[in-house]
Amino acid sequence: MSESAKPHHPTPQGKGEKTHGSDFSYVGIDAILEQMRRKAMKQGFELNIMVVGQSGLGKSTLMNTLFKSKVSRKSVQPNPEERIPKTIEIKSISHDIEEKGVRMKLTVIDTPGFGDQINNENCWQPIMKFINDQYEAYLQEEININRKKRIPDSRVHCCIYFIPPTGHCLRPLDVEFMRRLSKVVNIVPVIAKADTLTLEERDYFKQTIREELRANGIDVYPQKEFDEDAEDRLINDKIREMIPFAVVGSDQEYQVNGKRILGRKTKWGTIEVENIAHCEFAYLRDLLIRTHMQNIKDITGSIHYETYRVRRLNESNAHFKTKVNLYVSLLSFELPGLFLERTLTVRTVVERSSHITKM
Ligand SMILES: Nc1nc2c(ncn2[C@@H]2O[C@H](COP(=O)(O)OP(=O)(O)O)[C@@H](O)[C@H]2O)c(=O)[nH]1
Ligand SMILES: [Mg+2]
Repeated sequence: MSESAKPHHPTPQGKGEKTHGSDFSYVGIDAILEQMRRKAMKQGFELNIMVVGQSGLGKSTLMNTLFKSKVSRKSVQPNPEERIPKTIEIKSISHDIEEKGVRMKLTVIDTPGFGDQINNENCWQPIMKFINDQYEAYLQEEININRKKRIPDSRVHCCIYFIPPTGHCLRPLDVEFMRRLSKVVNIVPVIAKADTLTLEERDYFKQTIREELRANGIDVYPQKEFDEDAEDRLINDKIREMIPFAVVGSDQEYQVNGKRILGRKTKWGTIEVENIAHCEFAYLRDLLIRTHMQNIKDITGSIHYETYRVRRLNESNAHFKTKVNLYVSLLSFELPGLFLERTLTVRTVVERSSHITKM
């Protein structure tokens, strides 16, 4: 039996709840938090992250860094004939991670080969299709008469877009991708392999990118229009001032001052990926996991998926009504005597069934 369905017991104090002794005015509303926590612990959490960018920009390495485990396969150096792939194949890899008793199913959706071709026109299309296909799968489950208690969620919650560390400006491909995709998914842009830029180059590049995003009307995560209150705005403004995060990834551990750290060893020393004096990986991790994970999922459900759902249901209603109107006109042509009666019946059926239309 689920926690919420359990019968009410005469002694309402459960595990972890506070005793309020003779305080008769205490109702116990705060205990809902403990109930929610227990339910969430039982269900676990799901997060679907998509990584997009050219081969070799460190996508797999960064995902491994993020979860300190081999969650995404390293790219294999293709042989010369394979170097320019004809299509991009999108692969999902799921991992169950557990930390302090909290379970999480992390799915990394890798898009190898994005932007690797000579002609990269429309290379955003398969990615857009993949994202919409996941919304469609969710929608079909949702409108099913016998729908599951928990709909499997394969929707992409967040897309990390890897910008090559050129130090100059965004390429038309970057602008095109982010302009189109930011309307359907939460985009978090990052400057890949930031250790290849000097600190001045990094700052200049970050500023240029922010200006270009603004000039092209690209709204990346966290979107200003979805800030819920002044507190949200304050926190998110700080993040918006830092975007894109200049990240360095590594799945190699080193010993620095007696501590084991993830880093990249160079001739001049070790770059510690989690040290904010070295790169901004820690800010990205905090945003995705520690501070904004729930918000990222909420925006996916209530904004991006909702936009898709409304559009699809409107489309299918319009399609269904056109078919019925055609049927009505055929009837009136063939059987004028029965026209009025049939029209009324058909219209009633349309009105009753339009909300459960199968698409
Ligand atoms: N300098 C530097 N190299 C990196 C970084 N991240 C990954 N690499 C290296 O770049 C190569 C390609 O990395 P990989 O994660 O397979 O790239 P992917 O094709 O985008 O998944 C590997 O040799 C990595 O060790 C980084 O932040 N800085
Ligand atoms: Mg890879």
